[in-house]
Amino acid sequence: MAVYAVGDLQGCLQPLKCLLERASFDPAVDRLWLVGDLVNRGPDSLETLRFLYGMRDAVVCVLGNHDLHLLAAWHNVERLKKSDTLLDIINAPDADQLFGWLRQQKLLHYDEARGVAMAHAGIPPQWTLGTALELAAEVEQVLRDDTRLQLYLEGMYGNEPNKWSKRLAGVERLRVITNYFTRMRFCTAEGKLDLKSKEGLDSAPKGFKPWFAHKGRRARHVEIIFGHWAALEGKVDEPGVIALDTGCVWGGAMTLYNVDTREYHRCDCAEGGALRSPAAPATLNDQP
Ligand SMILES: [Mn+2]
Repeated sequence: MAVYAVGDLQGCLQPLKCLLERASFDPAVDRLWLVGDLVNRGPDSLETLRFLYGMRDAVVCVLGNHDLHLLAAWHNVERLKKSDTLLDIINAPDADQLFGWLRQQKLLHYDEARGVAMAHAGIPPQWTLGTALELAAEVEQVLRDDTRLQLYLEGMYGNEPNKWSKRLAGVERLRVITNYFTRMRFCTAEGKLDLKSKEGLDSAPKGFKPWFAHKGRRARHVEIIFGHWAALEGKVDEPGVIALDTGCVWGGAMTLYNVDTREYHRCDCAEGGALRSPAAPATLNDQP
């Protein structure tokens, strides 16, 4: 049995199939971890979800900002934007099945035996792994709760509060937890978020660093796998920090990582209808 983690799919199904073939992935015995952003922008969002649903027993998934945006669009709280490619999922005859599955997924996965965690954006420096797991579970419970989901999705969007406090309650509390796990890039050592900068390491606003670069990061003893930050191009110079978003949908590559052997596979994404330009649209809709 092998465990693989794959970077942001964003509806690019062909490169995913290329990687699974290259690794001789067998859903009967192997496991595929997904860092989130399964859908949007790429050519095959609906077919990607169906493919993953079809092998759901072999899949471990954390949700990304685009996945939450899809859930919100499904609930009509956020009108789809021109650049979104999600409408055919919402209109699909099997939409309820796919959304039912998506709502069961997590914000943070931790494999205790391997000592490896996975979140779409990362774990902020001020949280221990235990705190992060507790807070992720708060949002995960709401996602599965019919009586609370709508209010959460309505209140999910926004950049404030920009810092965690255990005194936060209600939708603000859920929003900041969601932003840490699905949208974070730069923050201060205390976890104050900057959600505007989306470029590489040298674009840090004054006083901010990438979340993983803070020396006193409290979850640093656990390996962490994340996606979301295509501008890093998979390059992070911190032990135990594995960046898997290599910008497939922008014409880069999709990356598959063997969690046990630490071996990487890449498949090119220039073919199969991936978008050509990494220009401005990359930053649109970077809300959850
Ligand atoms: Mn993302």
